[in-house]
Amino acid sequence: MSTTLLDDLLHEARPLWQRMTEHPFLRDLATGQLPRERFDFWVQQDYLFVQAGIRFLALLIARAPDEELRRGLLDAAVAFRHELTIFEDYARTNGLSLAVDPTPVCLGYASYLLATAATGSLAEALAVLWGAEKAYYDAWVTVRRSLGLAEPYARWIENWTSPQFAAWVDWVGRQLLRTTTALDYDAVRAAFLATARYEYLFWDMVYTRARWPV
Ligand code: MP5
Repeated sequence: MSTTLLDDLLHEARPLWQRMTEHPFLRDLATGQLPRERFDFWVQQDYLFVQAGIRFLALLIARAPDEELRRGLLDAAVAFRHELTIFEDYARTNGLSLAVDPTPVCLGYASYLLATAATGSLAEALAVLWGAEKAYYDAWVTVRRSLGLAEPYARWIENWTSPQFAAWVDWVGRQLLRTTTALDYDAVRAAFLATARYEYLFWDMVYTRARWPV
């Protein structure tokens, strides 16, 4: 598989990526104009998503064929677990309940993660992981560029724009590269595009606070 795989994926997803990083949720967040109710809705839903992310990593750790992959994913699972405390601290300080149901988009995206880890190829699952992490890195870098480490968002901005997080995103990209064979290519491409679409949908869902209609 060519070493340009990652560039090819990003190139194909570029229009989606642009819609995502320019989403009104991120634009309003970056200009300090996001109403608190919308941010709190993201807090509640992303908290559920990160919990699903830990289960996703656990499935991948069990399937990973070598120690390098297993240890890298295990370290990430610990980092995700620490991330949950950022949500919990914010919820406690602001009297926000985290005991909510997932919206259709949150449940759909979380279920997609778990289904890919359970039944997809390892390369497909790494494409989802790389897509989700790269999307958050790029999204929060745009926020940091105009907002700096402003409260009440500082811990999240720092978390997803730190050099350590950037190194983790690169590491996942390298794992995707070394895992993907020619046979995996179509499924990897489809998984990456589906992930980019879900990332856009997630911002859109929290912006409009789209719950179950029934
Ligand atoms: C991430 C996230 C990043 N928290 N939420 C969405 C919708 N996409 C990506 O994952 P992590 O586990 O927080 O680094």
